[in-house]
Amino acid sequence: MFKNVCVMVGLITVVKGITFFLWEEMPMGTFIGNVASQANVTSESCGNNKIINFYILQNNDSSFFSIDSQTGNLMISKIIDRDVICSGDPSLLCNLSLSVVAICGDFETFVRKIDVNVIVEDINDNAPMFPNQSTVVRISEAAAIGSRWLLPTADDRDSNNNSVQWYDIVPSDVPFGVSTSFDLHSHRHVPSLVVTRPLDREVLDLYSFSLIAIDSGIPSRTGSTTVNVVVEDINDNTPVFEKRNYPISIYENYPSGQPILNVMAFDIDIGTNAMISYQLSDQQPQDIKDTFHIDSARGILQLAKTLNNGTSGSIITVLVEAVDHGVPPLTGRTVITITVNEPIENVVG
Ligand SMILES: [Ca+2]
Ligand SMILES: [Ca+2]
Ligand SMILES: [Ca+2]
Ligand SMILES: [Ca+2]
Repeated sequence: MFKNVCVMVGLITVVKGITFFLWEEMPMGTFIGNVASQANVTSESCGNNKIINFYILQNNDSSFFSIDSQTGNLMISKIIDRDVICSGDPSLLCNLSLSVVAICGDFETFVRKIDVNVIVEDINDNAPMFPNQSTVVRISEAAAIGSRWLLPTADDRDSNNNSVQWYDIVPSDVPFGVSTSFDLHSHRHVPSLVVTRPLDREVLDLYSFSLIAIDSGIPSRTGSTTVNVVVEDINDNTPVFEKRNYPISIYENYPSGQPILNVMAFDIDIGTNAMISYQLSDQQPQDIKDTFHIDSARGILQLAKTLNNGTSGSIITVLVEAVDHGVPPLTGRTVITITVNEPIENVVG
């Protein structure tokens, strides 16, 4: 029958196209519209009491449709998933095109060709989905308020308002917000993390929250992913000694090379920003720097040479520094106050 229709193409009169609107995902057999009445084609056009019949010409889109040949009722023969067949630019109409021919009697002289457009309208049948369950963002604790980082974008196969329109984060009591912008290339709304309050790794070095993608369908659907923000260290803390002052005393003939005191400093940064080397401060007389030595790794103070005779009774002040390995380094200081006592006779030198 269809083959015969094709043979008669030369006799076809084209009727101005008609358009039907249809929600996607409707079940097979759903009535779309009546081609005959919309195109104003009736059996009266045939005359001589002949019956008019309607047939669909085969093309790329025709498999979704069937037609009652006698009434011209157009129906769905296969469920239409708009989000599959029209997955490109969501701003474009999803238009399926087919041609229906109206034939009088048993393929006689009168034939009309009716162009039919079926606009498939979107329903919100997809929730936004992120590519991964979680993501890690590394942000320096020095990040300025207002600085931004791109976050993962959620996919939503629906179109326009039924696709993702904005993003939010939960809980909201974190020093971050999310801003949503529209990317013209991908035609998608994309989220950026925005720093809203100062960060301090030494107070909190990890934030975990949910990034929510929200569409504007009715009802709205959402999708979420976990965002872990690792706050990276900067060298913003100076090494601090256990004591601001170490008062000690030694004998005048205390042997050189023997430990006098072990000082210790702490740095609450991490990594090289917290690694410490000890040194004698340059901000003191050369004689002090010549007389004492400090182990740079362990902070052990020693005499580099024995004290001069007659030193007893005096107080020697030694300035010691703890320098971290940050770039640039930070320096903490302490004072060792050494009271020199009378020499004792039986010190082993
Ligand atoms: Ca959706
Ligand atoms: Ca849809
Ligand atoms: Ca430090
Ligand atoms: Ca730090």
